[in-house]
Amino acid sequence: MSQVAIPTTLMRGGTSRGLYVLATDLPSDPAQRDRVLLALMGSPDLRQIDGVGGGHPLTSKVAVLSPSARDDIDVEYLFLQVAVDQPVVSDVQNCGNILAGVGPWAIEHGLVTAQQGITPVTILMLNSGGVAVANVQTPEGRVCYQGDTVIDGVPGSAAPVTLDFLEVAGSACGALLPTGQARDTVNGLQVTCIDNGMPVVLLRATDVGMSGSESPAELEANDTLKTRLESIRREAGAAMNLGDVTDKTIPKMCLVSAPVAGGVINTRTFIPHRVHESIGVLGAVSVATACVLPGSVTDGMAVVTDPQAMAVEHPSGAFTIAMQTTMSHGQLHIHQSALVRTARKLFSGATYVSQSLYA
Ligand code: NQM
Repeated sequence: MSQVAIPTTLMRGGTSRGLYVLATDLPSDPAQRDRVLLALMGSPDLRQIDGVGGGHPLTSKVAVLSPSARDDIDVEYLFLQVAVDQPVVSDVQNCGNILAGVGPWAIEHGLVTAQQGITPVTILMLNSGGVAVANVQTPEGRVCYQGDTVIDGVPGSAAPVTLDFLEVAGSACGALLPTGQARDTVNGLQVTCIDNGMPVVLLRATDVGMSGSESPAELEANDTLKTRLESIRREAGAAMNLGDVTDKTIPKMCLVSAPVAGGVINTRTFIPHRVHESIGVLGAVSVATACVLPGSVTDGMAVVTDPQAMAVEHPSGAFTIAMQTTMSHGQLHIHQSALVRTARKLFSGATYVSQSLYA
């Protein structure tokens, strides 16, 4: 049986890696498309040995891209998480890391005309309907991947891609505070359920017997903790309008503790079963938002000196977010969240799957 060649670009976006594909290069039927993506990545298999996935949720990601019919949008981006060990492809969540590669990809594929210097690319995130503007370095009218910007969790440096999130509150849950309050009690524990681009349940690490500075490997080895967090996640997920989240990758579970390296807060995030080596982009935006929200579980713990430079600490360093917010009538209003990522094109060509998937 022969193979089908699918034009793809393998890119690192922030602290994640994935395939970037033009929507029309994939089957239009979502079930068939998902079978093709599972085969491309090599799932289900812990090593993804028969595909190009990296054996971890952070390296088993796909960006499906298309031009937009809307005048105010340059490119439409559907994020798909390909499970590593299960035959599952999910569109329930956004991914701000993979988003970092969308602007460069769109320019290189002719969806946006490069300007001299910096090219803004307006991206519609189809998973949630949110909009982001990526500012891509284009000296001499071409995408430049090289630069001096360092992001924690990625070796070396690269050109910066700044991301401005314009409309992301309530991305999956319909409201910034889906339960209607800044703090809830779930299974006897105080939590904050928040969705500013990514649904996250924050709880104090000390409430579950942790310091909050454990390594991802230590936390992943703690079965008692994982079982407890999963039961809170299911309760909280239902309360956040997400229904039965047993098989969903949202909400994420974030253990928070006092900052240890001069940042705003220290975090360890379950995404939701593996522990993130750093923190997701929109996950960090949601955590930073909780840190400026009166009454959240971070109250009395978060150290916010400048909302324009909020360093969210994570296992491999910190992630800095600039937030513009105001309070009126006791309500938090978010005007903008901005941050810097880097991205790099790693490989461009074709990835092959069996012709039988198209039968
Ligand atoms: O929160 C991992 C990642 C992510 C998602 C995850 C992300 C985000 O680091 O916007 O980037 O939480 O599943 O790629």
